Amino acid sequence: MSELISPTTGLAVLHLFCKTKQENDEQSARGTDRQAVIQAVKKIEEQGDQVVTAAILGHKADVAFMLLGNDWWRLRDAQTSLAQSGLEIVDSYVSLTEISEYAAGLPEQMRNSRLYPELPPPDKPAFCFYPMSKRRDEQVNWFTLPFEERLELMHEHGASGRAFAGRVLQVITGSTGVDDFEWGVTLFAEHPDDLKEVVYTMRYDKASAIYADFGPFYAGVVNELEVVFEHLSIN
Ligand code: 76R
Repeated sequence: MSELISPTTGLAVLHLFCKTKQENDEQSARGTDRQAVIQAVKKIEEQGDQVVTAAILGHKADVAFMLLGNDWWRLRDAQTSLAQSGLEIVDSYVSLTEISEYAAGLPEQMRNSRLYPELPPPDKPAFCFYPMSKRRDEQVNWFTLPFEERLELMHEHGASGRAFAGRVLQVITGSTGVDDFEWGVTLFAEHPDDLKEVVYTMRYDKASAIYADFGPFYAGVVNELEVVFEHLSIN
C-alpha cells in the first residue's frame, strides 16, 4: 500500500468529465462497460469516498463524476478504473475543499460543512460546474487589494448569495497551485433556472463583475449512475 497523500484539513476533490464510447466506433473496439463503471463507483464508495454522478447536457461531455476523498492515490485509482471501464475523460478539475479566508467567523457547523460536505444534497438535481479565478490584470488586480476591501466585497457577495440559501448549494473548492483556475464552483439547485439566476445575480456583485474570470461551464442532472446510464442509452 502507498502512504496516504491527504490534505491536512478538508478533502481532495476530483471532477472528471467523460464521454461514453459505443462499441466499434472510430475511437475504440470496446464500448463503455456499464457494469465495470458501476463496480468502479461502488468500490470508491466502499472505500469511504463520495461520488456524485451527473448526466451532462450538450457536446462537452456525457457524464460527470465529482469524487471527494482524503487521499490523492485513491482518487487517482478511481480515475484509472473509470478510464479502464471504457470512459473517455475529456475534461477534469483538481481541487481541495477549503474555508474561505473571508469566512473566518462562520459557526463551527458551517465551517465543517464547507470542509467535509455531504454530497449530493437531496432534492437539488440541477447541477453545474465551472472553474473561476479572480483577475490579476495590471489595472484590475484582486490580489493587490487590501484585505479589508476584499472582505467588504466578499461580504457583498455573501449577502447576495444568502438570498439563494436553501435553493442553491454552492461548493467552492480551492485549486490555486493544483489546477488552471483558482476555484472550482459546483452548484446544486432544484431547478435549472436557479443556477442561471444565482450566477446572473452574482455578475452584479463587484467581486464577480470586476474581478472574476470564468472557465467552461458544464450543466446537467444529478442522479444515481444507473439512472444516468439509462438516459445515455448505455446498457
Ligand atoms: O461560506 C459562506 O457561506 C460564507 C459566505 C461566502 C463566502 C466566503 C459565500 C456565500 N461565498 C463565499 C466565497 Mn460564494 N459563490 C461563488 C459563485 O458566478 C460567480 O460570479 C461566482 C461563483 C457562486 C455562484 C457562489 C454562490 N464564493 C466564495 C469564493 C471564495 C473566495 C475566496 O476565498 O477568495 C468564491 C470563488 C465564490 C464563488 N456564495 C455564497 C454563493 C452562495 C449561493 C452563497 C450563500 C451561501 C449560503 O448562505 O447558503
